[in-house]
Amino acid sequence: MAKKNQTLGEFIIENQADFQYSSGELSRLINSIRLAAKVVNHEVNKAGLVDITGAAGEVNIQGEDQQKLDVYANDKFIQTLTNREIVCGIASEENDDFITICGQKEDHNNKYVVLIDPLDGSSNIDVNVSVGTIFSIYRRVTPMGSPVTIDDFLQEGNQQVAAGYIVYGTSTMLVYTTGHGVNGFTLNPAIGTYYLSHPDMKFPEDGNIYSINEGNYVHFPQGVKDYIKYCQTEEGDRPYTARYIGSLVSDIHRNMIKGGIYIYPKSSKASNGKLRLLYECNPMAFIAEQAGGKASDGYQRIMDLKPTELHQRVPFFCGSKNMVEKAEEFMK
Ligand code: P6P
Repeated sequence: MAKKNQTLGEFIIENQADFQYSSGELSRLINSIRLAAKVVNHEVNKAGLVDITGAAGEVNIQGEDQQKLDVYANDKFIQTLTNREIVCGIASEENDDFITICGQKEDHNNKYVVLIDPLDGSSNIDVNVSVGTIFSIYRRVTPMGSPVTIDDFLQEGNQQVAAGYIVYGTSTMLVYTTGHGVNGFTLNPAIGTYYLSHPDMKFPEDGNIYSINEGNYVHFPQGVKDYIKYCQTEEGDRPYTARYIGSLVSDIHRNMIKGGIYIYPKSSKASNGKLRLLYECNPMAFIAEQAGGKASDGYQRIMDLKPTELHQRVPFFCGSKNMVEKAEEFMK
């Protein structure tokens, strides 16, 4: 049972059994993510002071200006994950193709693949708004001893062995699941230690916050327009409150604590929406479901979708179970 103020290290050791079939490798993998997060947090917190924000001049596969902090965070997570003999492959939002890691013995015998959005919401960095890192972990499916293939990354979200996010906000938190509930750890930057501040996090079944970019209203499908009007209609506990930060991790983290729904739907401008299935929607869906919430594309469970491409986008409805189900009613 999680005890408040336990350190992340103590928690991982006490819950080692949670990491099925893992001989401590998954624990070490979570530990390496926590280390990289501390390093990135240090840079994010001083971004305004040091000229590492603003566009790096390059453009990533998403066609978005690559912020220098994006590049820095990507490099740090890849470097930290590569050095630990646990990961055999990494896919990142910032890299067109996946990265093969054959291990120090050059034997391709590492067990896990990691998919990561190293700094989601990075356009918020220059305006001092919270950003986040999102990660998703699978066991490889191709034979040990051979290089990873795309099949190791195109697994359904229901095969994830762990997933989580780091939110670099008013405080820095690491929130993750290994399929046994969701726990949140807050970093004490003075001593570089994460403490269990939010044990056994639960998505309230109901909520009154809806998070969607209403600036795209005219481009939304009719069902989404109708649901937004439903949220704004005076009846019972409505109208709901509109809260949209433009940073997926921050919006979902707030909604998980207070109750709410986050929607990034398809539109006439984006036929599959904007968010990526593999390293944004699947990990956030795993967290949401493990906390008692729900995540779909408006019709199907996100974690049952069969991926076809590394950077594919899907519509995303995620949050309090009853709110997601009500929104899905409008999508029929
Ligand atoms: P829009 C950030 O770029 C992001 O991927 C999510 O973090 C965020 O929720 C969304 O896109 C914001 O997109 O189109 O509303 O600015």
